[in-house]
Amino acid sequence: PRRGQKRALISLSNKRDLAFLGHGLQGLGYTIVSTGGTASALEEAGIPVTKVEEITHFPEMLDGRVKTLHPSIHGGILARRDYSHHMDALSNHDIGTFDVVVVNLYPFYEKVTGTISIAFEDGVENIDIGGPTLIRAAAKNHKDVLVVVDHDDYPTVLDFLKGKQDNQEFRKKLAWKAFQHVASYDSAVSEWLWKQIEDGEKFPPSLTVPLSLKSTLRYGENPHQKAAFYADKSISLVHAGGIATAIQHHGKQTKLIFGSSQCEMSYNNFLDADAAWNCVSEFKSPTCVIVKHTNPCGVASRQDILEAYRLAVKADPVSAFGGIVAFNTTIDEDLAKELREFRSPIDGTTRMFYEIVVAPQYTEKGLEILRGKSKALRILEAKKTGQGLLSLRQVGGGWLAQESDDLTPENIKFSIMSERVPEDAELHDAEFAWLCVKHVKSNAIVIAKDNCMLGMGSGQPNRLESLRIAFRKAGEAAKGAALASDAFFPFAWNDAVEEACKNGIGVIAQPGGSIKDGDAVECCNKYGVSLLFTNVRHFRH
Ligand code: 93A
Repeated sequence: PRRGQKRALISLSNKRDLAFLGHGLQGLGYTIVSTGGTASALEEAGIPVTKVEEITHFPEMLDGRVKTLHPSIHGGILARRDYSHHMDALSNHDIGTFDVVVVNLYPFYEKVTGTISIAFEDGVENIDIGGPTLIRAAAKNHKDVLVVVDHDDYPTVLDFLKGKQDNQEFRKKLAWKAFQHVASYDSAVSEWLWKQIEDGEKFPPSLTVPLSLKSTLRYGENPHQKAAFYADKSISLVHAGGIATAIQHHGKQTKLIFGSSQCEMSYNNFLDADAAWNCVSEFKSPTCVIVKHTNPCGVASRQDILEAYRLAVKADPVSAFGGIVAFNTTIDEDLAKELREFRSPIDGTTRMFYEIVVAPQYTEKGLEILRGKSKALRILEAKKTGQGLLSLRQVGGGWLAQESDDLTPENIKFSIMSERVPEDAELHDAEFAWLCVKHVKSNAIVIAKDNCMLGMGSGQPNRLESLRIAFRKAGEAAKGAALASDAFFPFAWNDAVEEACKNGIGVIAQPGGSIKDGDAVECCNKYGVSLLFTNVRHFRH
């Protein structure tokens, strides 16, 4: 190879925009070196190309497992241009340098997450070895070698090469992106392999979470905290739906590091939308859930979704203002109009204001009307969050992992503990309250009747206080309603159970399991209240 000859190595599984890149590099005077398939594609596009074999003097071996793994390739990438002994070694072995390395990897991720399941052998064959090696080598020597792993970067890279000025920061950015790319590729491989081990434990799972930075957020929980949003590319999440994968139809725009996206949600928006969406998704009949600060403050199910919406607002109009509204039904013209027009029950004149609307679907007209409600309204179209997912939370210096709380109403069997047997309608109210309470932060109390949440108390350090808040919100409507508690009552007499009975509750649903369970039963019997044990707890810390 001639000294001073500019050379680019291109090896791509995904050949998108290859001709654009090839023509660009050719025009800039680069000699292009490529692996088999990439070389053929370049030739077809009329771009002159040197095959890797012509440089290695070795055929591609072992069905392509060994193509570029050769000193003539890696020497040309890794040699330090500022070390004369490196450059001497290259010329002694007649090895030329590479200035640009463009690689994308075998589509391992796409293959193992595709809708058609593939054999174990095929999965293994799709693990790219030579590609990551090229990428890592080029990224290590980024000072002199440009490494490109994303076709979106081709135009920027060509512009950079056209320019006279070097820019080490640009090279570093590409190197960072390259290592991130390879790291997330390897995480996907390890996650997949873990699942293939038949005698392996199902829990704990392999935890090398492949995160890719999706956008910077305006700020975190508070304006003085910087924040960002990362997409989790874990194999188990591909078909999982959930709020992180929602389509945003309307809202504010923010900038990205590379390329642009439509992410305009704030940090708190993500948390609240997640809570609202997960809650509403659990209901079978048409339901509206309104969330404020991650807690549902209004929940109502009705065949007429407009009525469900109005009831959800009325449950707590003060909290609902500025909240997140979620539906499990399509938002059509009528519902959109109601969302736009409905006035706060507090003064009857102020139009309700929301941060976010989430639904599984919108009609075109529905979307158009909502877009007109306010510039800032974030309109999300989401797919139901999958089951059996891992939930992760950070503590100082570590992470906690647990399975998500996937228990559905079908998994719950009420045991009747009291002398009084609840009527069917009361049982139904208890089920509704029980479903709501799962989504309220502990200590959680929900009072509900006729498919409508009447009051809730959340996040108090004692259950009695949560109960008092719930009763205060429910008011007179609490009479004959159902009360659900996310965990057992530690005391009954002169405490939460007796207070609920005195307030005229009709039925209480709680997990049971306290040493004072007997007191709770006696107390309910004294007041003629039905008591149900669920034998399941729904703590949410
Ligand atoms: O089989 S490999 O692990 N061994 C290699 O030496 C090698 N070199 C490049 N895979 C290798 N590649 C990969 O081939 C690249 O990462 C790229 O995805 C693909 C391009 O092959 P082709 O040009 O034949 O389509």
